[in-house]
Amino acid sequence: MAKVIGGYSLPNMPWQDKPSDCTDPVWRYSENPILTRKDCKGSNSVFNSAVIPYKDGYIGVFRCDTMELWPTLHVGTSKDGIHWNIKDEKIDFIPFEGGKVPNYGYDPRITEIDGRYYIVFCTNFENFGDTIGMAYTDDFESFHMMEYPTLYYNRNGVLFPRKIGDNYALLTRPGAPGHCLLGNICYSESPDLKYWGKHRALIRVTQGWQRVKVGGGPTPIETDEGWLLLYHGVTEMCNGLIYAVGGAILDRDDPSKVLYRTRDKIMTPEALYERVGDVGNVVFPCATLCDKDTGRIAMYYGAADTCVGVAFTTVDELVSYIKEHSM
Ligand code: M1P
Repeated sequence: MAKVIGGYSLPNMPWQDKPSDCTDPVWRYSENPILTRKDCKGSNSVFNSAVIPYKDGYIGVFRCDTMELWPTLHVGTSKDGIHWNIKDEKIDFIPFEGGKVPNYGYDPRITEIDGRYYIVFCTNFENFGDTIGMAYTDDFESFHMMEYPTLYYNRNGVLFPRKIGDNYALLTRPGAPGHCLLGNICYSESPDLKYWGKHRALIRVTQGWQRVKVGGGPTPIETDEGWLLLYHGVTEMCNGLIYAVGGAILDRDDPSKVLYRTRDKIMTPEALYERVGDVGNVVFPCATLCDKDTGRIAMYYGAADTCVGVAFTTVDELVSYIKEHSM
């Protein structure tokens, strides 16, 4: 049994047992999708979104594209992790000194470090191109932008939930303009969340379902086997791109070392709401809730760039699958 290190006790987290006929390492919530555009007033869609335990329930930062099709981030709260109240107003980030107000934000991840919450998302680097934005909040009311961790072009920023040695650790996916170009997951460290360096190549594109690009997913889960990382991998078929989910186990003391990395995908677009939408054939995880006592995981993912789904698994299921289906 893999043991979760740190993390949260979540006895009331959303959960359904694995169906007896399921042979995959993850299984979908029977009432998916849990969120559609009807849950976010005036929105075209709600999808790639992040959630985290907060007070006596859960809180999240949700990607809701406007009817103009402008990606904005909204706070949502929930008692049970399934039914959410999403605020109508978007988050208005407070710029850092000398910085500009970000005019859009998408694909958020949330990481708690020492009681402070960090939102890492994709935003606009002063009208030059997309890059990683980072903000902190202590109350989910005011959000303070921090210095950009990266220059443009970059997406899929994921902050580790503790320092590695003396440094904070971040995954990013440097790339190029547009959506269809190559991109590999890289690792960087910082002593202060302001100056980033010690850059390392981590997970590169390879064959099959992850041959076009890869991008970090939810905040990694620390286990005694290593950091459990979910990521998305993209391939191109005659009809366009397909986004699937893979996993890796990174060294606990030095996450720039990949111990295992899936050859076979963990989850692929299959349900109608994943196959059909504004961008069909996309499953895109941005968050997990993980109960440290049982190892149960609820994974939150955007489906077809249109709605939000939840899928269940456990730390043991994922660690075994990743090891047994590793390259
Ligand atoms: O349309 C699918 C996805 O395309 C992009 O993903 P990536 O960051 O891997 O390039 C993003 O625009 C993402 O929001 C979207 O779901």
